[in-house]
Amino acid sequence: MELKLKDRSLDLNEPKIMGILNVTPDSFSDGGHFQGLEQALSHAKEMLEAGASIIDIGGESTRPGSKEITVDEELERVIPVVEKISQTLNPIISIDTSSPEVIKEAVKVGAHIWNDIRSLSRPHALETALELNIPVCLMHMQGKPQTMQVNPHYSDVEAEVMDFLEQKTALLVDKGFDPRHILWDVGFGFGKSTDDNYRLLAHLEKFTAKGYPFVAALSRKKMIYAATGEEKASDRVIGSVTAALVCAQKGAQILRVHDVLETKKALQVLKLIKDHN
Ligand code: 7PJ
Repeated sequence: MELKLKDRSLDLNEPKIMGILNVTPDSFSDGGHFQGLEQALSHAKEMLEAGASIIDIGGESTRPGSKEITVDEELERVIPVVEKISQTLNPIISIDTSSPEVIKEAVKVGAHIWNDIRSLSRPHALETALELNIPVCLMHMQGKPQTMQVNPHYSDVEAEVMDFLEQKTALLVDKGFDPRHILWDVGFGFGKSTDDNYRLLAHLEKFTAKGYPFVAALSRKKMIYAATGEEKASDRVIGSVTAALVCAQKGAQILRVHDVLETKKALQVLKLIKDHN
């Protein structure tokens, strides 16, 4: 399997790492200006050297209970970082945004993939995806980030997530979007209880078998805490790597993670095991 991008392609026959680069003001010591730019650049460089194939840049905090930001704020945070990283390191860049304005500007300065946790539900998002003709990651979410963890409820979480992804995919393909440009993500932690998250993970093959490049994104999330009990997200590395590796073994092609080096090493072990099968 291969993902076709504007100026290159990404071989997905072996799992690849998407390194997370947050550009929310709280992730910078100076609130996101010059020093923030340099910090973002060096973090991206470090992740690429550690084995990331994609840098996922996001300016909106979508943690449960977080506030929404305006498009202008998001543009101001994200675009200079994308431009700088693209010019300096030229990696594959995905943008974690739901805003058509942000992805349009980001593509102009070097972004390749639209990672939209809201699956093109904002006004003009669908038309923008068709116009840009770039890969889009569709993700399932129940509710909105502000309130999604208040009382998530499903009668059958696997069936509901599957229906959602299949319907969104059908809608896009029906409008003429290239099906090879569609990525799937079950949306761990987005309006889901611990039970829901682990049920999805336990049955991930059902989703990866559908043939869309699958993004597994559970790095440092509360579902890891539920198993290992580290209060601080940055302490949840071992649990995150373990769960990511299980996702890879269940057929996920893209692992969206904070801890690139650790995940890379786990994948290297998995590769040797597979080579001896
Ligand atoms: C996800 C994401 C996810 C995709 C975030 C966090 C929250 N993009 N962006 N899937 N989560 N595709 O990383 O904890 O699950 S932001």
